[in-house]
Amino acid sequence: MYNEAKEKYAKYGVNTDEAIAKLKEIPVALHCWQGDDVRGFDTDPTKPLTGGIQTTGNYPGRARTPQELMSDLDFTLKMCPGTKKINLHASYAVFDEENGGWVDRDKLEPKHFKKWVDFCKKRGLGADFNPTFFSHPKCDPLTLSSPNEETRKFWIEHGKACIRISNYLAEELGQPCIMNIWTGDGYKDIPADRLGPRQRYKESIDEILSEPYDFDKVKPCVESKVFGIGVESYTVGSAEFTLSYAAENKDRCIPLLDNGHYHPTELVSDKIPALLVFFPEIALHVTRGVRWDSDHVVLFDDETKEIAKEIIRCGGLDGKIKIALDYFDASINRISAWTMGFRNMQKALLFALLTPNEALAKLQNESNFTELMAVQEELKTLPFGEIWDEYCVSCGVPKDGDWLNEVKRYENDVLKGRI
Ligand code: RNT
Ligand code: ZN
Repeated sequence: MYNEAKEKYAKYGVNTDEAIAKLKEIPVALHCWQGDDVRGFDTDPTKPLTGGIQTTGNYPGRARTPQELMSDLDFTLKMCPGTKKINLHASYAVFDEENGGWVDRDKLEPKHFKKWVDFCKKRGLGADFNPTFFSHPKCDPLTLSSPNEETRKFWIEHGKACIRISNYLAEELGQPCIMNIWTGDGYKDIPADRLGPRQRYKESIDEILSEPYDFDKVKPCVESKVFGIGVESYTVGSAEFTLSYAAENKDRCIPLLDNGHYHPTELVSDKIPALLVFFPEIALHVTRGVRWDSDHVVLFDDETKEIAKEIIRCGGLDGKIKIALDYFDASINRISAWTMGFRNMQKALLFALLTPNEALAKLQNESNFTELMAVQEELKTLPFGEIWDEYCVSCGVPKDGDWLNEVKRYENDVLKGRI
């Protein structure tokens, strides 16, 4: 069946073996926070999330400890094909007797992530990292943009600690660590001063990035947002703010686009090539917004496919586009949420690699829009599933139709016991 499918693609000038081989080289970061509803292990688990971020649903089986999260991740990774990185948040520090127990976020050290390094090393994974500027008593409610100097200082120290931790992750795992700065700083209602918080935010990021690091190893990013739950009227780190910051600091920082963080008719697929005219590198949070930044599980849908196409067309194969997933659904089995989102991102990338991009661009440049439309439509019904199956098998992971039963078994054997 694969060989028949391969021939059909060959008629359009596409080599399916090459597409499969290339996909195996593209790293995609799997976010640890799907497994425990973004709670982390450093604050009171009974307190709600704050800072413009929210999970909904109470499906049983949430990971409650680092051990549970690691075992769930381990199980998930076995169903995810391709090159994987783990995306960690500072709130996932592991405190134990060996490393002296709990410390607050401004005092975090590489040793608090040793267990994660061991986890990654054992599985040959890279790691990305995020300071956690939300769901913490020191959000007043602002963090890096707070008018309170003590608060702001605390969060700057946290950011610097995270640069050191990112550097540790990069060195230990032998691959660059993307360190993303996102804060939910903003106001529920109409503010009286929109400029002050932004000036302070800029100064705070400047101070964080004054911590020494090698930009080839640690890649700080700045992520923007339109609004968050409870911060509907004003967001300090707006699109204009973060993009301008990244543009002014190209030698030490890169812009990060989360496709849930724009107005519903804006498309990140279109923003990727716009930014790449000006930035040598960009980073992505791939998610699915339903009417707003709802962080639904990534599907194999039109915009995910279009994002993947732009990644491939614009040089994603040479590493200049850093791909990470960012969603959290607590209303369905979390392992399947993780698995489906990751597999769908892989499907979208494979679909993009199976597109004769150069031939299509030629038709566009010749203004042959009739043939362009016809071919683009025909590509949609080629036997993609056969190529996907082949890819899964060659990566040693289950094919579609085979993984869900394994998740159900894990749910019965492991997750049910957590209630
Ligand atoms: C929130 C941002 C941010 C977070 C993660 C947990 O709206 O997208 O990236 O989702 O850092
Ligand atoms: Zn994000």
